[in-house]
Amino acid sequence: MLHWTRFAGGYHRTMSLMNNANEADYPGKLKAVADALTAWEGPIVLAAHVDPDGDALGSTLALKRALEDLGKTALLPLEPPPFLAFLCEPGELSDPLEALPEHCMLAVLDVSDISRIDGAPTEGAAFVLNIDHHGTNDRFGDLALVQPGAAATAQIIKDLIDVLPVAWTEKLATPCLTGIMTDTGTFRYTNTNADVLNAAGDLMAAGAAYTEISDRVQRRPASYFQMLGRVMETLEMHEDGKISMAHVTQALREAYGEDDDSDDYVGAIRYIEGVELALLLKEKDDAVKVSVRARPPYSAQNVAVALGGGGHVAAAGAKLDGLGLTEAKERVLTAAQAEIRRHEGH
Ligand SMILES: [Mn+2]
Repeated sequence: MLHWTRFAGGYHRTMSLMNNANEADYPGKLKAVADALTAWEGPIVLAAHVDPDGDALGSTLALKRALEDLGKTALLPLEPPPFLAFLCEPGELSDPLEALPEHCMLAVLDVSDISRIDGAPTEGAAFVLNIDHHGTNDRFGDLALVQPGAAATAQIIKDLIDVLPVAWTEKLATPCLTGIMTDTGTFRYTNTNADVLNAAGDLMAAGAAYTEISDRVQRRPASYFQMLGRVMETLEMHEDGKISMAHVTQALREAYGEDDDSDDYVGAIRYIEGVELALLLKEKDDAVKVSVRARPPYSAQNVAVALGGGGHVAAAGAKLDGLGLTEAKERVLTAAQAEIRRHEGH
């Protein structure tokens, strides 16, 4: 199937099985979600994806706080990565739930496939709400608001809070802006558009401290930079310099501590002159995780989907189970080469 995917400055044709269409009636759908949340009398459990990123935490935390301002009982069973812990107040997040409370709504944010949710079971919800911006989202749930053209789920949450009967405060604006910033690479990725910058402006006006958030989300322990040095030694260039690839071994992760944020190393090798596709492989237990970044017209999503994963045109990922690093590297490189060559008429 051929789809035209709206991404930043234009439309790119992608060959895939994904439904990259935005909601036909976005304002109507936002209102339906706002009404469903406002009318809900039971508890609301918020959940995001495994390995939560800034958007997963930022969007769920902003919505949780908005729901509490509406007088709702909201639970967020999520463990933030260390560099985002500054967003949370003590006791604000819960431990993983073994079972959902009675008559609860499960609000799943930034999750394309419900099997990837973390911290809560999927059975036993009286109502499942699905709010997301992944083109690969399969529209699960009783009510789905899926907007692949949105740069972040937090961007959709910004629009949702605008229509909820709550006032914007710094406490809502800070996690919301963090989600938008992290999913746009602090307004550098190709998904940064006028809607993103307008939302950021509104959130700053509501009290979010942009430069402070930007400073906070980039801080890392010294071990992060020491490990980065070792990972950069694994750099390989392919396809006349259009592909950069590096890897993180299990041994290296163990040497520098499990507490790693090495996913964003891919951001560094994406800035090598001439690179169109950047690949970072991370050995983790019996699997290899791959992060893919692309410049237009190349699609990270196509590479990830070919490897059984998903994501966005500019940034995507996959998990290769049961493969060693050498085999995984070959398979990832083959998928990336196919994406490069697809645009060269091979
Ligand atoms: Mn996201």
